[in-house]
Amino acid sequence: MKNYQAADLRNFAIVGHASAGKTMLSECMLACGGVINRLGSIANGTTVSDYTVAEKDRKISISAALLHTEWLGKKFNIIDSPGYLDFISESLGALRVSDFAVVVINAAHGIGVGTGQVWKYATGYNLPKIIVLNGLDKEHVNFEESLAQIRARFGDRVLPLSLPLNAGPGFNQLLDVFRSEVVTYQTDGTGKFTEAAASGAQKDQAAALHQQLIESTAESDDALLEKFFAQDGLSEEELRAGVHTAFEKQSFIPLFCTAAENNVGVARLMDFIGKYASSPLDRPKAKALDANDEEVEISVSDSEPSLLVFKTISEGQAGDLSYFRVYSGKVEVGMDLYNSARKSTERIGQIYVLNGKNRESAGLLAAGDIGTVVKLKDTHTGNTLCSGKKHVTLPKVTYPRPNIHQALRLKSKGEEDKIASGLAALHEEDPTFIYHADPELHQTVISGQGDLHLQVIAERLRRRFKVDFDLVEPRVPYRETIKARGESKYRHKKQTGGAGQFAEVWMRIEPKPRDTGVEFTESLVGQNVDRVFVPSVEKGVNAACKEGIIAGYRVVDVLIDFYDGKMHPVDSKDIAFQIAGKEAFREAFKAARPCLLEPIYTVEIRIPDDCMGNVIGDLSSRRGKILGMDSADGYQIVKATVPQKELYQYATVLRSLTAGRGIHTEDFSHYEEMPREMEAKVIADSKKPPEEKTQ
Ligand SMILES: Nc1nc2c(ncn2[C@@H]2O[C@H](COP(=O)(O)OP(=O)(O)OP(=O)(O)O)[C@@H](O)[C@H]2O)c(=O)[nH]1
Ligand SMILES: [Mg+2]
Repeated sequence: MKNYQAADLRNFAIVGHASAGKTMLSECMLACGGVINRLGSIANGTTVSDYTVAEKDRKISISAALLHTEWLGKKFNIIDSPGYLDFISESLGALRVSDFAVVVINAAHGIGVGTGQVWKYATGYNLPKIIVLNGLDKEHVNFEESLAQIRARFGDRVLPLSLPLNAGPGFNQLLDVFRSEVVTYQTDGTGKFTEAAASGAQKDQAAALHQQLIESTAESDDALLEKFFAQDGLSEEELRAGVHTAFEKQSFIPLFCTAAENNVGVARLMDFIGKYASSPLDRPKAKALDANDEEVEISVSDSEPSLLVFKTISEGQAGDLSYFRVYSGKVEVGMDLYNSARKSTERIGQIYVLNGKNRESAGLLAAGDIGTVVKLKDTHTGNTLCSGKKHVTLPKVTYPRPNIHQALRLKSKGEEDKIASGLAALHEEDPTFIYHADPELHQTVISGQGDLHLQVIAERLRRRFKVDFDLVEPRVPYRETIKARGESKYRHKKQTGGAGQFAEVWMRIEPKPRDTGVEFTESLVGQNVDRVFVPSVEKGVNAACKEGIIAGYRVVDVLIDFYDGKMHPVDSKDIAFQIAGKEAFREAFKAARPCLLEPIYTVEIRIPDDCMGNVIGDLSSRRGKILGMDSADGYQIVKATVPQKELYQYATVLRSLTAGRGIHTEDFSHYEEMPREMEAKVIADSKKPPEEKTQ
């Protein structure tokens, strides 16, 4: 593998809404660059990028694929990212290590909710963007309408640098604004084309856009602006130098037109990337923390190496494959690097550059480059590896919190360990997937970004870790409490066999304010009960609170007063008072108008205007209470409280209510008394044998 210096690298993520044509676009780039001889296809599952079984089966991208090719002497490190928001962690990781973003929009579908999300994330990383309007060979596409929609959303700075001349089926001709040429592409997937000078109306159209390009280029640079006015325009040379700066500053956002299915329009896009798009030298300094957590800057020209691991794939026996970008120095096979998060040293084994699953060895990668390394011992996604001489930590990606949950029900016993190691490995690969084994509910709950995400995770668990389970609705952690005072006098007496047991506990209980927990007190007077038994009674009460009394859920918000009792000089002992304490509490509890509490969540829902009615109607059918409404970025934002029970699979419901355009977040808020009939159901359910329980 040739070594590339930072100036010759182009690191970019291809991002966008689902099915925009990102994978086909990356396939076209590989074909143009000569990496592949023929375009693969999504239908046949033969693209370089969508190489996993799950991707081929579903015909969508699920994980970000790293690809590379050479164009105009530059190495393109392409990260083809999935469009489904279920797999947003992949796009986030890809953008984190990119120098600019290629945002693909499907000309037939327009801007999708995914387009808005990735745009926001790319802006968050301060990345310049190139828009690719793809699918211009489809029926009923209208370039002018698409452009108007894109400008309405992303601003008038969006400037087409190629215009389709025959959009629709058979599309193969573009007007190239830079060169004022009509470019006619072959539609056989080779990406080859012929050029002819534009004339007539087309020439005028190209000239008008060229003028806009000159103006926005001049605007980004004061010296150029002066020349622009002094000379009434800019020379071709000045323009070319200025375009790069203008792109960097996003004085204009270039838009290219393509039909990636047939490799039309892609070569010109690649020319732009090679000549004008950002290299690691445009963002030469990265912020990091040093060993004392003080902010420092790492420069691409520093000699001490540092790299960030932005993605990990677990390969079972073969170990993990860590994807990284070098931020300073160079990374070589055999080098020892320090993992600043794990505080351990790693030996860099084999370095590979990838094209999907195909690997090519590289002895060394220079600052700015992207590659992978196998079998690191203890390095995880988000970790920084650096020189032992200069310890640094690069910022991690912040991932959105999961908002859909399922519980695992194992089909056979004894597989808990396999499941546990499988879950840990999958979380390592994908930090937006989380899991926890809930000791209270005796369930392992997995949480992700959408139903599809959890399905894919479940498939990986089954296939890779050979475990069998069903996904079921997670149990809800209800709570038990009381609404009135209660009291009891409980005598525990056992005189069978050897030593007897005797204890009598008198107890009063009363409700406490919400969220104040259980409080045990004693107000014993006189010598009826020896004080050494107070902790025994408390232990018994705590056990009862943990087990629950009316439906098996934890007791909360009760004040207990152990105020009197009786004992026996020989038969009274710790265990006797524990039992009496527990039973006394159970009796008092049942007498004190017990009730169930259910967890309530605050949800924040972002939806387009036209979905408002449906979403609000659905919320009220879920016992939701609207807290407020607001609007931002063209979306309506609804805040509401909804019981946890009603939020099961809400992410999926919301998608179907909004045609995929709605998203929500959820946070636990508080516990609240639940409606009588629902409470009765939960209590009845708790009496059933485990296999019949729906809770
Ligand atoms: N007609 C036509 N079809 C296209 C074009 N680009 C992609 N397709 C088809 O559209 C579908 C989606 O293309 P992909 O390349 O998988 O889209 P993607 O953006 O990678 O999709 P995800 O990664 O799953 O979000 C596939 O069936 C492609 O064959 C195009 O320019 N024209
Ligand atoms: Mg794809």
